[in-house]
Amino acid sequence: MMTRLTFRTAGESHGQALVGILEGMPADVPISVDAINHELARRQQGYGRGGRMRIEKDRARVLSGVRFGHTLGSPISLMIENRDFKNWHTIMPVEGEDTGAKRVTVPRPGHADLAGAIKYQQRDMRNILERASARETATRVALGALARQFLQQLGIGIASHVVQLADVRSPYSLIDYGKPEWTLPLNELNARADMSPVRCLDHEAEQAMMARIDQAKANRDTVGGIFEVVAYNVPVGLGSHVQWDRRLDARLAMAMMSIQAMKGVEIGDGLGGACRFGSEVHDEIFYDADRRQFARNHNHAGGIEGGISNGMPIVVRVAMKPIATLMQPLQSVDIVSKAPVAAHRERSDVCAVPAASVIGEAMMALVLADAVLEKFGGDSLNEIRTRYDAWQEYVRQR
Ligand code: EPS
Repeated sequence: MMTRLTFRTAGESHGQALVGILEGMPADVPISVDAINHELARRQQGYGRGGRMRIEKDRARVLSGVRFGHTLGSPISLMIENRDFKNWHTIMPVEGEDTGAKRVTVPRPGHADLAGAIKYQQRDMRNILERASARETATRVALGALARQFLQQLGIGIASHVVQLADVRSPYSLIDYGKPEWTLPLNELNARADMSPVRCLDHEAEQAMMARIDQAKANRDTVGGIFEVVAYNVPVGLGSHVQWDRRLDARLAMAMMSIQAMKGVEIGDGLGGACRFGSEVHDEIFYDADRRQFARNHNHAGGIEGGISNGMPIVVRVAMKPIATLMQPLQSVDIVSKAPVAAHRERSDVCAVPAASVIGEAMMALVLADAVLEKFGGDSLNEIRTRYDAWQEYVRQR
């Protein structure tokens, strides 16, 4: 789905390190490693994370593709060390005999354990869960931070906030952007959300969300939720209507759905639009003569029509299921003895929705950077900027 900018990740959750390669970044994009580490730190925040986050303090080591703080146009590779590996080196060595320590033979319902073990013909489900783990998302956030720094050069920004946690809803939704009741500038959204332990914009809802996490923890249970990601200052014309896999909404949906534990993606009104009349759902078109551009009073479409960005903020809402590792385990079966037993328990988080919203931002950045490169081409930032500015001028003169 990503054609101009592509990436790969590798690494096991308790292995030595996570690594990532980003290919297709143009030359001369200013890169700050601090900015990558800032995003990594944001992903590690959030009320409801487990003990692992006290062990890890993720930092990216850029290995290639950047020189004197600027991209070279060559593949960018980076690694993030797993600090926890020191506690796992006898369980996760590259060579040696398998002693069976920490072997997992009881699959967790809702996890990749069982289907993965059958598919890969493994008797130790550790060989599946190590890679299925959402630890992998640290790499995506690091690579997404590179894409984000490229987009920033063109003025495109990305932010997110949590709109629901279990049954508790925030009164704010980016669907209301453009209505008088939405007063928060989008470029201030992240600063506000980052101040909240659950990345929620509303204090009362935030407190209720934290209470739900406490309740789940006390019951040795887990909770999921919903977050919204927004991209603003996005030019008209990213994506295309001409082929199914060029549609920007489809590309974003795939990217969001690929994040571990995500179970639903909506663009703009999403599912809500299906139960209303067309007159309530479609954003009427005006011409704003002062700003010399077409305008809308609402953003029900979430910034995408016909698979093409329309210049309004792109709004994607993503639902995360509760984490599958429960401290009060569900019923399962030992795959060797076939006896009914309680599912495998592994130290885990009670809630990772705030972290997931940061991962959603990274995926949005990667998809949009790819779409920008598809539309404007070019090998260097300068070349892209020239074409980008010419395009913006063309759009204004229509
Ligand atoms: C995860 C289980 C937990 C989480 C982990 C994702 O790890 P552990 O099994 O080591 O306690 O902390 O998330 C991270 C390590 C991370 O960096 O986000 C899982 O099974 O998905």
